[in-house]
Amino acid sequence: MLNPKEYFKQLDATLTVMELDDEVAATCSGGAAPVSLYEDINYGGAVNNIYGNDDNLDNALRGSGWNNRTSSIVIREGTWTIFEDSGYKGRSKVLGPGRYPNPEAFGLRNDSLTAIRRL
Ligand SMILES: [Ca+2]
Ligand SMILES: [Ca+2]
Repeated sequence: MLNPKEYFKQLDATLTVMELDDEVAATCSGGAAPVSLYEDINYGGAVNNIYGNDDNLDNALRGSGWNNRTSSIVIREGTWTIFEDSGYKGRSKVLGPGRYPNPEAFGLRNDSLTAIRRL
């Protein structure tokens, strides 16, 4: 049986661990998206954050209007293949983590990106 002082010492330690867990969870899930697509070169204009595979960036269920629009890309995590056509077809490039300020940097024609898939 713990005396009250010991009990609160243990409780305090438990709460500290729980707070750390929350911070780790926030870093993993609420942090920056693994991929951000930008409407304009040099990371300008509207942003479309990508969290998983998308075979058609114009798909209304996942936020429409991103077919043939991307002009710069930031990849923070993972290796991704980007495609010019829906269904993971057409010209493609494999990109690792990095910053791609313009179409020349990521290797597809400007405003051609339609699908993206993580390796
Ligand atoms: Ca554009
Ligand atoms: Ca396209």
